[in-house]
Amino acid sequence: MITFHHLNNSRSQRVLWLLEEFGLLYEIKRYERDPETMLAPESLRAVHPLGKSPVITDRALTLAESGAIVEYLVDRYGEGRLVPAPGTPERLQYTYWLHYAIVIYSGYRLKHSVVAWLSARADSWQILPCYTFVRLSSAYFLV
Ligand SMILES: N[C@@H](CCC(=O)N[C@@H](CS)C(=O)NCC(=O)O)C(=O)O
Repeated sequence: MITFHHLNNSRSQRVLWLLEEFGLLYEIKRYERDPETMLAPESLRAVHPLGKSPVITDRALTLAESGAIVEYLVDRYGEGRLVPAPGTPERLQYTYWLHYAIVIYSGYRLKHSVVAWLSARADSWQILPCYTFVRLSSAYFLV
């Protein structure tokens, strides 16, 4: 059975969605972010040296990186579902959007979360440089 190490409010949500979409049997181990620092608990380091989520274990395999996990689950359990045939233009689009969502869009969302987190804790003049950086770099990423 798959064991899924899930951190709240994180990109491991996409793995959870895929496990459900494929109707796979899995055990979920939940990790809660520290409400003040938003960091993952130390216990996550037992499965990932940097204490990051998501991670899955499937028999002898332990795998991190949400993109790698998505590709693994699609290959191992998808039975052709949710993925166009290799070598087709649709497959290239699939690969493009998979990486876009994980690298570009997640980065964009993360920066906005950081600004929101800072906004709740600092005077506006203190976060203005950070906010400006986020807005400018987001515009770059979304081009
Ligand atoms: N590139 C990795 C990123 C993993 C990652 O940074 N996960 C974040 C949640 S989105 C995390 O575990 N943060 C907790 C921490 O840094 O304390 C992936 O796509 O899985």
